[in-house]
Amino acid sequence: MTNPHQTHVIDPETGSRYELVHEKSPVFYDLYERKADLRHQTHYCPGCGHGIVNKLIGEAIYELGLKDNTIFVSPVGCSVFCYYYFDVGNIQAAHGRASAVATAAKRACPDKVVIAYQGDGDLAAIGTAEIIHAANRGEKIAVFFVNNGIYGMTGGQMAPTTLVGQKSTTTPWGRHPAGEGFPLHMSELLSTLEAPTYIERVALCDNKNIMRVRRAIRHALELQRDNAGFSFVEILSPCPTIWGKDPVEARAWVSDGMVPVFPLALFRDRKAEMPVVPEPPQRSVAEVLELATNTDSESESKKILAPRHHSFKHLGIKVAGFGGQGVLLLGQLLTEMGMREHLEVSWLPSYGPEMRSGSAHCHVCLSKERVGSPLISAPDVLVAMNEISLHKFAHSVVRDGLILYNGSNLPEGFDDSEIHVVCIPAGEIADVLGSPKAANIVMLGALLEATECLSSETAMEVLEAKVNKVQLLEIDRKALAAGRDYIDHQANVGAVSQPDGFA
Ligand SMILES: Cc1ncc(C[n+]2csc(CCOP(=O)(O)OP(=O)(O)O)c2C)c(N)n1
Ligand code: SF4
Repeated sequence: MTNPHQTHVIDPETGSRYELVHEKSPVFYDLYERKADLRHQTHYCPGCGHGIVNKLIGEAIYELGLKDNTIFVSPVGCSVFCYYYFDVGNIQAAHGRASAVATAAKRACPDKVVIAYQGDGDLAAIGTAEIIHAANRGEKIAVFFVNNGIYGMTGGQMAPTTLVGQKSTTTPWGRHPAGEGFPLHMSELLSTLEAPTYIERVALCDNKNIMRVRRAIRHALELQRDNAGFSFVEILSPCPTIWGKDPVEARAWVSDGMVPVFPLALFRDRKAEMPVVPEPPQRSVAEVLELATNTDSESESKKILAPRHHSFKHLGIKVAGFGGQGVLLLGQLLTEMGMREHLEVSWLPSYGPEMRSGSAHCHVCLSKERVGSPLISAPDVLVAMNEISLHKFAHSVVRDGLILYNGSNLPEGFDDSEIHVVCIPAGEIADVLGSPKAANIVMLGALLEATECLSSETAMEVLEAKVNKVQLLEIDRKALAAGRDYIDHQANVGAVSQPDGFA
């Protein structure tokens, strides 16, 4: 393609000046940070269709001016490294999950153009459920489905799209319908659904057809730019390496072998017919929390909604213990408190199958900026509700971070020389207050007092909204105060306990 930024170059050896008519799309990185000495080229085999499809997508993104507005979801398969090539927003999905991940990305960022790129093993085998439901919901994403009839990356096992009679490592005598069924026709299958906007099958078999692939890719992206609905482009694609053919033979086999089984067709293109669905009314966080709608309590709302100063930019908290200790609830309380204090928040739980006594932990992000990932691998603060969690997660806390441990003393042999740990006998305090279950609220009080990350007033507002029983609320109020009090008067916290970024 012509690059409008650089139409003339000087040959470094001859010094002659010549016009550049063909250039790598600026949507691709200049160098691919993959292997030290191969950074100028992709990892695809010579003659592989993925390289052509990548190139056509890159050109279309550039020509439509979508470079800074695109999120590209790479699959697992030979095209796993797309994120090394495309200089756009990138996410790498687990095997088969690209269209589900793209759904999430699009819903979180509705103004972005979101692409799911998938191979046939990825999309039509392990990811069958995800693609069918994404299509059935009419997600506003573009799915580029590169069908080479085989598992390429793993060495040539049969895919659902493998042709009858085609040999693979798992069908060495050729696919037989009696044992392995018939090839799955994904475009036809998705065409039975009501919601999709655009479905087309194209093929990388000759230059004329490559131009059709180009048009289809561009059309799918135009529909995304216009937020017009679910687009699906199936691209029949050569895999010379696994097919055991040279690039020319492989390209010919796309038309001679694949096209008769997977006819090229425009199955659906009904942008014009799409009814305009009114967007559901979006409510603000304050409205959802019923803080901003009640005019009778307007002054109260204003008080709650007044932005509060936070001395951190981003705070990652991990709460860990066993099921029944209110570990997940403590995380939820912190998250809701953060929302009420106008922070960006996330809460990510993790627990085993047991309802009681199994290990449980959650990740809480409190941030002044949008939260990129809810996963916290290096928490600023760890609330360890039991000894196992202390041992398990203490090493992951950031340098100068803080650990609040539910216990009178550290376990014997625990080395706290490089970690700041504050012991709080939260279980015992809660027992005395009349409910062992309130230990998590004692820890909440201690956390708020030691870090000043959120206010105790907000904590009480959230507790009042959540706890219906007056008696329990009273215990929680005392537990919160007791946790704060313990930090103020009994624990040796001091200024050093403040993780980086605290006042
Ligand atoms: C959960 C999981 N199961 C299996 C695999 C192994 N695996 C990696 S790629 C792949 C198949 C990829 O084939 P396809 O989607 O057709 O892409 P291609 O490599 O042909 O482009 C498989 C089975 C994996 N990585 N993860
Ligand atoms: S194995 Fe096949 S699909 Fe994978 S890079 Fe090589 S030619 Fe392409």
